[in-house]
Amino acid sequence: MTVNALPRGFCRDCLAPAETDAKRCRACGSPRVLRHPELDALSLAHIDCDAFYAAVEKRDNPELRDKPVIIGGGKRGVVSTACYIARINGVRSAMPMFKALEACPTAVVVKPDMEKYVRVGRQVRDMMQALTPMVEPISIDEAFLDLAGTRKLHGASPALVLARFARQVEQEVGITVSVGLSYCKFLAKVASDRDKPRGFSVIGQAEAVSFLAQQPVTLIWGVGKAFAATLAGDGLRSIGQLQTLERGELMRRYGTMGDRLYHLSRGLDERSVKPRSEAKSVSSETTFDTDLSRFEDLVPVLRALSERVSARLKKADIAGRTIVLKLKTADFRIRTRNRQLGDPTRLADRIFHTGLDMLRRETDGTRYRLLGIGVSDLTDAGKADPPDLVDQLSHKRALAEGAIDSLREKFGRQAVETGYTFGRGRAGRPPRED
Ligand code: TTP
Ligand code: MG
Ligand code: MG
Repeated sequence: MTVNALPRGFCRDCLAPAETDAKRCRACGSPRVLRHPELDALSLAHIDCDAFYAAVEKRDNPELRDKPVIIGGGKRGVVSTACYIARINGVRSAMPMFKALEACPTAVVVKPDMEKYVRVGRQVRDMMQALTPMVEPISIDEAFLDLAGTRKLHGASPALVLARFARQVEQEVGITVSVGLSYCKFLAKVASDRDKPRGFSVIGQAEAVSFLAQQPVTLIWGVGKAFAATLAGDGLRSIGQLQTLERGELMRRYGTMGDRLYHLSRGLDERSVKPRSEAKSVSSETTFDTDLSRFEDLVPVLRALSERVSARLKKADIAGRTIVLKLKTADFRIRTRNRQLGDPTRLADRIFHTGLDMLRRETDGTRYRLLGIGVSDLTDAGKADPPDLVDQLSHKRALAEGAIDSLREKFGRQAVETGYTFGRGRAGRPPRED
C-alpha cells in the first residue's frame, strides 16, 4: 500500500464500496461511510444490541418510538435500561427508579418482559451463528464472533459481513446493534461501545497502543471502582501511565492483576473466541478426600453439586429432563441412576431432591469415593419448570431460588448459603424435609 492510498471502505447503508474520499456514499448519499486502513485485515468482532430491552419495547409499541422509555420498576425498583432519549436526560442502568424519574419526569416506564427479551436475544444469536460457528455469547444481548477464514464462504470481508449483519438485524428483528471490530477480544469489546447506537467502530493493530494511552484505567476488564482507586493512589489514572511500567513491576505491585494490566494496556490479548458447544449433558462431580458411606455426609455434597449444575444451566439458558446420579465405590465401581421428570428443569432444588431420592436407595453401607449429579435430555429453558405444573410448594421454592440467584448476582456466590451447603466440610448436615 502506498502512503497516500485511500483506506478501504464501504457504505454501511447500501454496502457499496467507497472508492473516493467523499464524505457521503456516492451510490446512496448516506453519510454512514466506514473507512479504515486495516478494514480488510481484522476479523474479531464484538456485537452488542443498543438499549436492548427498550429497543424491543419500542419495536412492539410504535407509540413509544420518540418518547423517553425506561425499562424497570420490577421487584428491585431500579432501572434495567433506558432508551437513548432517556439517557440524554441522565437516566442510567441500575439507577433507582425514583431518581430516574426525577431526571426524566416525562419518561414512560415499561415493566420488563424477560421471556420476550430472551426470545429476541436468541433470534439475534441464531443469526450470528448463521455467519460462523465461532460465536461466544457473553450475555443476553452480546457476543464475540471470530470471522477469520470465512471470506470464501461469504464472498466478502469480515467487516462487510458484519455491516450486512447489522442491517439484517434492523430489517428482520427491528432493533439495532453496535459492532466493534479489532484483532483481539479486549479491543473488539471496547470498540463496540465507542460508537453506540447503530455504531461500527474499528480499532486496528497500528493504532492500538496510542489509542489505549489516552484511555482511563477503568477501560481494562477487571478494573472496577475499588481497584481504580488503588491505582489512582499510586498515581496511575490513564492506560498510558500503565504502559510505562515493566511487567515485573506491575506484577510485584498487583499480582496476577498486574500481569493483565501489563498485557491489556499494550493491546496484547491472546484470548480466543470460545464457541458454546452443544452440550449433551451438564454435570458436576467430586472425589472425596476420604470415602463416605453415610447418607447425611453425602447430602450436603449433593446439594452443592446440584447448585453448581443449576447455575451452569441457568447461565447457558438451558434445562434438562433427566437427572443422573453417579457414584463411584471405594473399589472403583461406577453406579449411575437416572430419573426422568415430567418437564425439564434447571432449578437446583428439583435437581437436588430428585438426586436425593436416588441417593437414598444407594446408601446401604457401601463406601463411596465419588459423587456426581447431572442433567441430560437438554432443551432450551423456555419450557422448563412451568409454574402451573410444579406444585405449590416447589413453585415457592422456584421463586425463592430466583431471589437467591439475583442476590448472588449482586453480591457474589458466597453471599447466600443454603441450609444444605452451609458448613460443608465440617460436619455435613442432615437434610431438612420440606
Ligand atoms: P447492556 O448491553 O449493558 O445495555 P443496553 O443494551 O441496554 O444498552 P447499550 O446500548 O449501552 O448496550 O445490557 C443489555 C440488557 O441487560 C439491558 O437492555 C437491560 C439489561 N440490564 C439490566 O437489567 N441491568 C443492568 O444494570 C444492565 C447494565 C443491563
Ligand atoms: Mg446492549
Ligand atoms: Mg450488553
